[in-house]
Amino acid sequence: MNAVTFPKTIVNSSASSVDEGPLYVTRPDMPPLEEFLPYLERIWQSKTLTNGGTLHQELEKELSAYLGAPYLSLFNNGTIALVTALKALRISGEVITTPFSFVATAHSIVWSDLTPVFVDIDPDTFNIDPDKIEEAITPNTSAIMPVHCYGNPCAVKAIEEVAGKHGLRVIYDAAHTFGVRHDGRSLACNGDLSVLSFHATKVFTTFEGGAIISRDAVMKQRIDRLKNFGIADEVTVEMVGLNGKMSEIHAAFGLLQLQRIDENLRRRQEIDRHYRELLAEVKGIRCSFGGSKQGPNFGYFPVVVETPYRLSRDELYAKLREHGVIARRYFYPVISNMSMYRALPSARPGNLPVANEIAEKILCLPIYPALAERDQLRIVELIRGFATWRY
Ligand code: T4K
Repeated sequence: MNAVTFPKTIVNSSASSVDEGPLYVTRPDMPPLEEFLPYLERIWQSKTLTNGGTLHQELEKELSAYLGAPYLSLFNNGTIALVTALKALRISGEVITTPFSFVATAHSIVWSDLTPVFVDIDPDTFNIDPDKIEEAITPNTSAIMPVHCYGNPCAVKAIEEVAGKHGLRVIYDAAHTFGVRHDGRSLACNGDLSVLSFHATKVFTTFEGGAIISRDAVMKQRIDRLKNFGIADEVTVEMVGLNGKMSEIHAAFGLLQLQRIDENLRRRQEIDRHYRELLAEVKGIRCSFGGSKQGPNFGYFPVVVETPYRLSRDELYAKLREHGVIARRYFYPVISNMSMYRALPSARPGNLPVANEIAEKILCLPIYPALAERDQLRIVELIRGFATWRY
């Protein structure tokens, strides 16, 4: 590629970014440290560090109320929660899932000695295409694990219908859905089970963490035991569980985060709206759907980079990086192209044309509550500037 000349505004603004450090795809919302200290004092006084202490109990209760999900079990991360969900429902054989997700989705299936069967995604929602699920069902299929990618709701009704018809369980990987509302309730209340992630990169975080939302008290108790080695009481271990417990310090951070979540969602919404307005005129940069129409969480800002934009997605990604903007290609490569999945019959690119195409074009731009307006403007200015480059 020949040398290029940047418009002056881009050169100037990029210089300021280098001084101030990179702009990442996301940053966790950090409450003032002083507000965390009283929680630490409580932990020091109680000397209860984990195993369902009072902070854990408080967070579970508050999250249940916030999400309208009475049967919620906290976890140490979303991946262990996914594995536990598969175990809790005694899933066997094959699990239908999407290739367009973070790798933990398929890994949780394989860690459970199950086989993932990939089904292509819908070109508008980037979620599993409900019309293609039925043809992937075999006598060995026992569950569907769809992902509400970027917090955008899956076709929950259609999925429920096909699952009901074939007697399949549905476990939603709801890692991206904290705070998303759909059909008058939390999106994470769908399926037999829904699994949330509270990782540092998520809209609501406990440093590391996650949760499973169940439909009834019996299932919640089973899950609570599974995440604590299967222990029922001091002398009874009733199943092969693992250690999925959230510690008190993680729960404390969650309690603090929860106090700020509504303000954070509001700020994310502003950033989302601003991007859409500012990028509307840039040809070949397609802002994808706005998430749930009834209550998105603006956790990600994915754009599809396509003709007539002058740069390929990878060129744009690299150019932004040069200017200190660390956008991310979530989810490239698709899981089905990874070495450990490639040999599966369902992983053939020909079986998954939409997922493969979107993965080549997708780019997630920075979005987080503390993203300053001038930084957002600079990101857009860079994208606009690259579009008018002369080679
Ligand atoms: N299912 C789905 C659909 C998921 O997206 C995920 C996780 C899971 C399941 C599994 O849930 P967990 O077991 O993680 O609870 C990140 C996260 O590690 C991962 O949790 C997340 N999905 C995935 C989408 O993104 P990376 O490899 O992109 O993370 P990393 O370290 O590059 O972070 C991205 C940016 O975030 C950094 O450039 C800066 C910022 N960041 C990150 C961390 C870790 C911070 O500012 N502070 C931090 O502490 O995977």
